[in-house]
Amino acid sequence: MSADEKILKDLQKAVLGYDSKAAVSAAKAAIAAKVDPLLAIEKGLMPAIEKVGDQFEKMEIYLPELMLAGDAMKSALALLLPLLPKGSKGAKATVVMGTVQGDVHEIGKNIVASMLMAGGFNVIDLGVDVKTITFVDEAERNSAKIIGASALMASTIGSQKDIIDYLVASGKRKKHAVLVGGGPTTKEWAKEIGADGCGMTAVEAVKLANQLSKGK
Ligand code: B12
Repeated sequence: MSADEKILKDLQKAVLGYDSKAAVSAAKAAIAAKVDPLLAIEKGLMPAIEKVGDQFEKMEIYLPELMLAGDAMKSALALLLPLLPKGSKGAKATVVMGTVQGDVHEIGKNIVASMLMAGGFNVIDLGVDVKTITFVDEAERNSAKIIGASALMASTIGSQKDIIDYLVASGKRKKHAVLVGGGPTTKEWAKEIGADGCGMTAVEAVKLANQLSKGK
């Protein structure tokens, strides 16, 4: 196993072992060894958190473990995300981004926000559990070309539709493109609710935002 492979394995082990300290050490090792931060996130941390989600679904683990795994992932991301290259601020469009009402999952939203910043977008992160009206008000206030709405649960993706319905009802639909994403979101769902795009990964989110900022 190469040194980089060992670091990726250590990142995985830390999340699977619910160990924030080990996650920080592995992230520091990745940085010291100049491992691409995006690679560390996508090939180290993400497979581990997906596995944790599967274990939770099968009731092999419970909420406390889920929370500790989430904390471990966040601890490593706190070191890795700031290292993604920064694009020139405001060079492209402004994106207001958040996790929808009733949903506190923020890890994917944070990765997408950081990747958009790295891709040269001005990103306004509204946080989690964001009300429909706040997405729209903040998009208006910041003249945001794009609204990015993350939802991780079957019970909360309906709020992505609410954002679009609210934009339509208030006559603002043409002013803001809407990108949706997160676990249960699919291309079919995005089409059904009239979204302008659905990204399954952060890389895809940036690609779509680039197209939308060019008016495609
Ligand atoms: C970590 C985690 C938590 C942590 C969150 C920590 C945090 N600060 O974010 C905690 C412990 C808080 C948590 C709580 C709960 N969770 Co939870 N959680 C997860 C877990 C394991 C990982 C989510 C994650 O971070 N994934 C990693 C990131 C990188 O992936 P991602 O979010 O999908 O994001 C990527 C793409 O989707 C995309 N993307 C994301 N957002 C956007 C937005 C746009 C605009 C675009 C274009 C793209 C995009 O790009 C990202 C990067 O590639 C998932 C399992 C899973 N497989 O998703 C369950 C999961 C989402 N949770 C689940 C549940 C049930 C809960 C709870 C209800 C549990 C409970 N009984 O209390 C609570 C809900 C609390 C609430 N009200 O929100 C279920 C949801 C089931 C469903 N389909 O409805 C899941 C699927 C687990 C399962 N298999 O059962 N959870």
